[in-house]
Amino acid sequence: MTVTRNARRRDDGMSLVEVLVAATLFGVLGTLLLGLAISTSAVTQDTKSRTDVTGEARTALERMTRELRQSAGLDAVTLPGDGTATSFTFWTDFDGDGFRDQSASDPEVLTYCWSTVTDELTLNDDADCDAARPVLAGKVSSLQLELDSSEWAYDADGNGTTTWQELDAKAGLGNDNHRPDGAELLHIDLVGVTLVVRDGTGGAQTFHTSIDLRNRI
Ligand SMILES: [Ca+2]
Ligand SMILES: [Ca+2]
Ligand SMILES: [Ca+2]
Repeated sequence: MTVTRNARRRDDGMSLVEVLVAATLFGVLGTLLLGLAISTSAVTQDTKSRTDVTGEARTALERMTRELRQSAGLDAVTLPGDGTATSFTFWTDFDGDGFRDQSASDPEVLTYCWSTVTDELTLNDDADCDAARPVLAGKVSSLQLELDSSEWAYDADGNGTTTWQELDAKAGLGNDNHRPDGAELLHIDLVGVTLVVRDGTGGAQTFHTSIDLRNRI
């Protein structure tokens, strides 16, 4: 009986003012915690999207580097100005049988395309960049190709680098059409790729790779 009476006395002791103060304190504390949770979540989302975008680009470039390094050389190149895509096609004899295997499961002739319309980098199993193919990286705002040759004899301006433009302009070798194509591609054994990716926060990240086409035929 004593316990019941004491409990009632404690209940009676909670005044309206105390209830209001407690409610206000809980309210303020709750708002602060909610605000903190929301801002933490926004920061996490922001960091995550930035990491996703740059991680994709890095993975795509690593894959491109690996495949190009083993490739037999470039088949075709499309540079900006020829359309809405920059692309390059090459054959890599993955199974080492000397044949160009183009089975759907493991194609050996690959085309990397960067579209200025979608800003996506895709991997295609033919030279048609219009096909719906897996997207390797999004938010790619620029893809630049450097196509050079280690054949110093064609270094017309003697600056130590033989560019595809010098091959193109070389009488008896190039076709002087201001495109890297035809027999000129047989002399290209150094490929540089520079990707610029928007990271979603108004910034941009640049990725670069230089590949020596060791297995060039
Ligand atoms: Ca093969
Ligand atoms: Ca040069
Ligand atoms: Ca040409």
